[in-house]
Amino acid sequence: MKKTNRRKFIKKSLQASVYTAIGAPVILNACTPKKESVETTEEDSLSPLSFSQIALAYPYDSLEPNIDTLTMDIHYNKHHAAYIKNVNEAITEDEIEYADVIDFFDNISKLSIKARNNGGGAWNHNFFWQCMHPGSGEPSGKILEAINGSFGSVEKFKEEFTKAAMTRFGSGWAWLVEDAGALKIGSTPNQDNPLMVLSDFKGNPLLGIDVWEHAYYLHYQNKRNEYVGNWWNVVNWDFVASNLG
Ligand code: MN3
Repeated sequence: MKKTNRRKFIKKSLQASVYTAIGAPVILNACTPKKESVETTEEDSLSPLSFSQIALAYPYDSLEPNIDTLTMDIHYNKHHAAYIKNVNEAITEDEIEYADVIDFFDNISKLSIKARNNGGGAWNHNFFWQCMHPGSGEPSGKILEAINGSFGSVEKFKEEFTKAAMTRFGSGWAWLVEDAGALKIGSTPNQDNPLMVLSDFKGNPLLGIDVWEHAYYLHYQNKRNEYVGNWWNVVNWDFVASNLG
């Protein structure tokens, strides 16, 4: 994919980090980003190479019963916060000077394991929080057309995505991406993602699910299939559609 398109995509998907407060999480009332905050120009800066945790746009308990409150709290405040802290440490320790997140992922194969794992964890979770919202819905409009065009039906798409989530051995992520105008489903191990140059599965992420046990074990224990099945109830399709190029 063209680098300029990827850069534009990243800016859009990370727009929330622009207004992130440092320190305690800020809970916003809005479920969807304000339109004006999505509009960026090439000149805008995202404070490159200083990752920050986006504010959750919904309370910890608002995804119940699909995602339990304690899991959301620990996942956001412990796991994700640690990835943010550790990637910023790695950037300092390794004197990483890439211009922005795109360059960081483009050069990830040259970086330390600490930078790779925590940079992935930092970005992936900022993306993941936005993939969810309270309430339910189904894809519509252009994202529905794209899914139908690539997979035949929403049902078939969900089957294939669920299979990717279920067959990712150990810890990792399953993704819906757009690549060269087509939608694709795949998965990545650990905290790798489809933006990383070394990933076997590449593209612009539209939707992603965390299938690390820390994402579901408190409530679902070993039943990853139930977690994935219920996760569809909280997918934010407006966000998925907004990621389409
Ligand atoms: Mn996680």
